[in-house]
Amino acid sequence: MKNVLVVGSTGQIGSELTMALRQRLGGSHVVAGYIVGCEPQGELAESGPSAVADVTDGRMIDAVVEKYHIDTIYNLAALLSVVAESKPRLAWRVGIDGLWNILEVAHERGCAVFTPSSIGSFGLETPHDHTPQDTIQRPRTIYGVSKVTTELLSDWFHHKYGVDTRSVRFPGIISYVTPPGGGTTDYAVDIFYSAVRGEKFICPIKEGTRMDMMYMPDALRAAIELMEAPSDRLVHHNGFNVAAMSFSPEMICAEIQKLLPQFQMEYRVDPLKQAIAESWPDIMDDSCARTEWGWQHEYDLPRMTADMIEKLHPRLCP
Ligand code: AKB
Repeated sequence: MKNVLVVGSTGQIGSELTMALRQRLGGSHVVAGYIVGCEPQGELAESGPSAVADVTDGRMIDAVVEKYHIDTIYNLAALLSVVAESKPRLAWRVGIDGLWNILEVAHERGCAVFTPSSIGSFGLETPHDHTPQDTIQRPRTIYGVSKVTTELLSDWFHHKYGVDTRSVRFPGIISYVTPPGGGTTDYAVDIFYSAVRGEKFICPIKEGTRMDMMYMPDALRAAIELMEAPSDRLVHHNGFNVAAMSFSPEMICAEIQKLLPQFQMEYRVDPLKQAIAESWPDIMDDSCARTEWGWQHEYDLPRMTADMIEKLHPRLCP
């Protein structure tokens, strides 16, 4: 039986991934790792074990892995793109020094490791239309630099020591459960909160700016299915492009207006977010993920929009 540690289990992806893994493997087999001040609450706290697991402390990670007989680590500790630009040293300490600690423990104790990369690993020089799997990666944000390093360091541990490292390049993730904090794609979540509350949305991203996005249920499946894929089918291991939908602000606004016709949006562009958004792909080519481990998305823009509004409504307007 698998024993999994989710590092960063109270974050945007971690909170839902921990619950999805517990449903799949049984609550007692999935440890919710957290840092002091971000303790698991409610169902996350009650449905299985939790442990303080700070990536910047390798000995602490090692002790948790030993205590719970962990064989798979989902390492979700990271700062998102916008916040990382204002705290670059912390972003590096958590994203890269922390990853090093995780990979060393994984090497010593024989664990497999999933660490997400992102569309943020690309830059202005990358082909933006159907961005290939293997292409130019020269990001100018510290977030992007740390994501490229994540992919390379994970590959290095795999080739040098045989550690089973795997990762996908996540698009912007949209969910009605835990809100994101400090990302460039956050607008695609915030827009739903305004729409469902009946408020006008002030959009920080310019009309016509397309980015890849993905609904959370697909993102969770991508992480779990990649980790469960037979290794002999994998040509790549780290940095798989995974795509589901690509849209600009006016496209998601129009989709919401089909269901909430009164909804209105106005642009007030944030220069930092806009510069980051323009350096990211418009739409990725994810054919390697589809061929090597059978990746398939389930949610496109209309299906995700309908589900977000249906699920957010009782939460925001009880
Ligand atoms: C961000 O906007 O920083 C993240 C990402 C796409 O990696 N959501």
